[in-house]
Amino acid sequence: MYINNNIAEKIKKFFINNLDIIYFVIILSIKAFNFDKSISPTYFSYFYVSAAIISSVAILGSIALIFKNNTRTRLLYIFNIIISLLIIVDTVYYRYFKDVISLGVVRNGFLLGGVGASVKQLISPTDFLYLLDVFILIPLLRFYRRVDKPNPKFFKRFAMFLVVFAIFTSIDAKKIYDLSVEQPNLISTMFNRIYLTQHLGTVNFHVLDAYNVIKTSVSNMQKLPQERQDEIKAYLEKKNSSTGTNFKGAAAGKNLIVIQVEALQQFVINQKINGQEITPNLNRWINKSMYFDNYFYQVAAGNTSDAEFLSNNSLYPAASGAAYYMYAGDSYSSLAKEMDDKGYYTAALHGFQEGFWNRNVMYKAEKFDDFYGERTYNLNENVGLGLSDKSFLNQAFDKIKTFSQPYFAFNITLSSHYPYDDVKGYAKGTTGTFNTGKYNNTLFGDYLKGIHYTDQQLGMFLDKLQASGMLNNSIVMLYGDHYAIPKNDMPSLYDFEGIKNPTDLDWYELQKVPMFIHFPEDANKGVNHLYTGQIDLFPTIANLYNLPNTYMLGKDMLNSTEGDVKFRNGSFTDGKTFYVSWTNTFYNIANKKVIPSNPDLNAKKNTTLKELQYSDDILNHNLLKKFLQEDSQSKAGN
Ligand code: GP9
Ligand code: MN
Repeated sequence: MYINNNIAEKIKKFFINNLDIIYFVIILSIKAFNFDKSISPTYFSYFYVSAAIISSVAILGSIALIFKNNTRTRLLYIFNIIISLLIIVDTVYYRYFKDVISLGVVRNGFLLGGVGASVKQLISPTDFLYLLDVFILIPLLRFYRRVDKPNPKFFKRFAMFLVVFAIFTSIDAKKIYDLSVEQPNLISTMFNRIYLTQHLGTVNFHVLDAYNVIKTSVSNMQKLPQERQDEIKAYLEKKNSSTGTNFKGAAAGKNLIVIQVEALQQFVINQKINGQEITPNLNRWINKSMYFDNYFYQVAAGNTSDAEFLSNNSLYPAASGAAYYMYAGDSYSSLAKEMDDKGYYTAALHGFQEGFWNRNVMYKAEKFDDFYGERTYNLNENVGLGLSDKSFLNQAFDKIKTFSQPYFAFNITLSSHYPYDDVKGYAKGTTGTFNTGKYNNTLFGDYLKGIHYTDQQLGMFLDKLQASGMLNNSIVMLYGDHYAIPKNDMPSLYDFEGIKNPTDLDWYELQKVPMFIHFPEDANKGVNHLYTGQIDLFPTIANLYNLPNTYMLGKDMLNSTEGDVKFRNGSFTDGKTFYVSWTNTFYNIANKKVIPSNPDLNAKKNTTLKELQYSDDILNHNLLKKFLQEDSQSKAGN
């Protein structure tokens, strides 16, 4: 009896002595749970998120354990206020953007431009319930401070902190690791902030976000030596000093409509399955256009966003992570900026969550006048990930029609997104039945259906542009963003292509995406076989529209005679030879044989690495900001 009493007494004491921290972990976990639930409209599993949420809160709370009683209680109280406020901000931001706020958003001042004006309407009085306990606690805290508690020595306090910190950090790290396995690149690129928050909780999200931002800023703090900056500037100037006159200014004053198509790969073009054309509409439009049939995607971890980044800035994607996330604070001499400076109205259109791939932040940095994201469409039909291409393209057409001319409209489609399993959705949009024969019910077969659907929507969109007369005064450029068939499913594609013993060269040659330029009245149609890539889009447009072209790492496809495509991993091709970096092997493209290296090829290999490093330096040290400033100063001086 005495022993029992003793234990009960001890438990009671422990409880009283640690009431502040116990309360902190419970109340903040409840708040974080509640927020997570509010941003997970379709599903929410307490079980799944509890470990991550509770441990992230406990890790924070453990910091307070280092301090003496009263300081500790006060610190926990302050943490409570800060996190509650953060959750309120997240709640309000989510109401508007269906996203959580990141440091990048704050840094780029998007709050002021975007939500600022309507913040009053967005806040609901119930949001302040998150702060309710903070007020109730005030008198209780006074009382608690007076309770007699032991004051352990620093070592004991520190040991307690270490134990609690270590336990919960391991649980949390395991959860973060599990997510990183399930969704590779999610944590470094933050392509889907909402998904990350749903699975790890808001505290974890904000800590990871802050970690990423601080890590990049610290590594960029060192100044790049002046000689290195001069070297890069000189390289860019030399690279862009070509005097080619083909098509120079040929499109000046005309509208520019760019369409980046989700997972559109080259191998479906002019191909049939079971006697049916896979992309009859694109095939038809390609015949009326200037078609590049050796155009490669050059994306890295940033996938769609890298395709946008390459095409709009003519720089390489980030060495790790996604440039759209890591470098959204940089200045750019982007396509939209240069079009803007020429008096164009510039807009990006995409029927998906504004915050996905950090577009809402990056489009500001790229100087688009407007971004028509998910909120601006009637979400009346869903296929795959979100708004169907059919509905998106119809609504995009209506928007573009009203744009003040001349304009640059950058459109990004969505429906043909991995894993291409919304076969019912695709069937809804297409006429007749599209049978993929032996590939039915495989990822490859589903992709063919998905891309067949998107092809039909693109066909209708382009035909409508034509019928409305808009194409008389517009250039259309269309290209695919990246691969559709992951390595695991390549056997189906090799089979489709009749490739027996595939080599790395075969794989690479299947990483092409179609790219065409349509001129008014179907002018300049034909096929161009030059080896090119997404980084070349902007220089080509710069030539067509007479835009400044000083800060580009790509080439003008209309004035180049040499093939040249460099990939983020150091592989490259000049159209005759393909270098595969991961095996350090050169292939002769014509006979598919492995060939030995020679001084010329080695020089190209080095140039590839040099250019990638220059691109990284530009991004890491925000060099374009400086270069552009220098340019405008020297202009003003003249
Ligand atoms: C969604 C999207 C998809 O907005 O563009 O990106 P992805 O997953 O293809 O990189
Ligand atoms: Mn994509």
